Amino acid sequence: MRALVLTVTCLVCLEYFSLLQSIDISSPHAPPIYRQCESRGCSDPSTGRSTYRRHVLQALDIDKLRMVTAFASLSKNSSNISTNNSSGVKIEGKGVDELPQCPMIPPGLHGRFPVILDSLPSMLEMEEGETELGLELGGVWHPPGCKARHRVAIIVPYRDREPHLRAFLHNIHRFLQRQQIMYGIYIVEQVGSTPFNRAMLMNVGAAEALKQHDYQCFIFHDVDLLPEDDRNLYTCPIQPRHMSVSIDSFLYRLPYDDIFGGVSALTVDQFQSVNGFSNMFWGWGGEDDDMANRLRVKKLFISRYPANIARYKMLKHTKDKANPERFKFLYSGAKRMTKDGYNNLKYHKENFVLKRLYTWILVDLPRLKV
Ligand code: NGS
Repeated sequence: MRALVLTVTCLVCLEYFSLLQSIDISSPHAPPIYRQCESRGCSDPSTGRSTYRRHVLQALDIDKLRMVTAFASLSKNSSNISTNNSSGVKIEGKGVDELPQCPMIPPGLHGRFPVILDSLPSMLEMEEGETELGLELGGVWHPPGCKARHRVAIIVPYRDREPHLRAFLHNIHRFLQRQQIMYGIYIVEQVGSTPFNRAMLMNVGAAEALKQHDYQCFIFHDVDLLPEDDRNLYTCPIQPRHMSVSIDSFLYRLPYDDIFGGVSALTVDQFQSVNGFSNMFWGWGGEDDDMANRLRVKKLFISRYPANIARYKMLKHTKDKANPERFKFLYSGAKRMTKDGYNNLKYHKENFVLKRLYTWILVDLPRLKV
């Protein structure tokens, strides 16, 4: 009889906890508990529920994770990487270590918010109005009053999209500051008219960001994607995180399971373990799929926030010319992975400016042979 009573009590408790976990987080009253998908099955944007198998509080305490600071020094010392550094920026704000840690769940989140696209100020006006954002030079920010749990470099590959850049900057700073992370914005611009090499620019951004600050992770961010919900936390991921799960121009549906383009987050450690991105993808397409393959080789998996939170607006633009060689490089990618990437990166730094709203890195990219 006692055993029966005990069993029934256990079952009631289990049911209670599973009910707690399945609270609909699209409700504005729901607690900010985030669900992470495992392997396949995250792509049900209509409900955002049934395919999620595990629930975790995504805001991990990154200090408890092993972070390879040696990697930062690797990027500083590597003879392959341009050393034309204009550093000298302080690594942590004065007294930041004495502050209490910021709360795990940022208290000032709005949830879904209106992305501002109309009547955008000019770049000059934006820079002049910067004081209200409280940025350090180079578009770097520390939350006032508490020590950030995450130090995140936002790396934006860029060329010739000034209106998009203005929209991005106008929205992203306020969004990130509500999340109480320490961050810096790195706009990595390719000179010339050779095909755009998004992946190589992201490698450059990673190398240059680590020369400036002791970041724990990178968020690689297309300039034309603007987040719509600030519960989409730009924190350091436990597993590589694909952030741009649902995009308006794709009718808020994930195009395919392994997509890793648009906006994606990797810790410095994860980035190092896959040797960064391939440098071989010139022109549109394939470089993000190559990274997804690298992650698979290293037994990392792609995590995602639910589709009703990881939402983005895509700014309109004409599509770049697709790279006809992308499938060739994609199929042979795994074989090249150890010698094509961060460890053979070369570039010529044409300019480096700590602007008020971002760090601008202008680079000429050479064709590398592997
Ligand atoms: C795939 C591309 C990816 C790209 C994705 C979405 O086909 O690089 O489409 O592109 N892969 C190949 O071409 C091999 S999007 O519609 O967002 O421009 O990210």
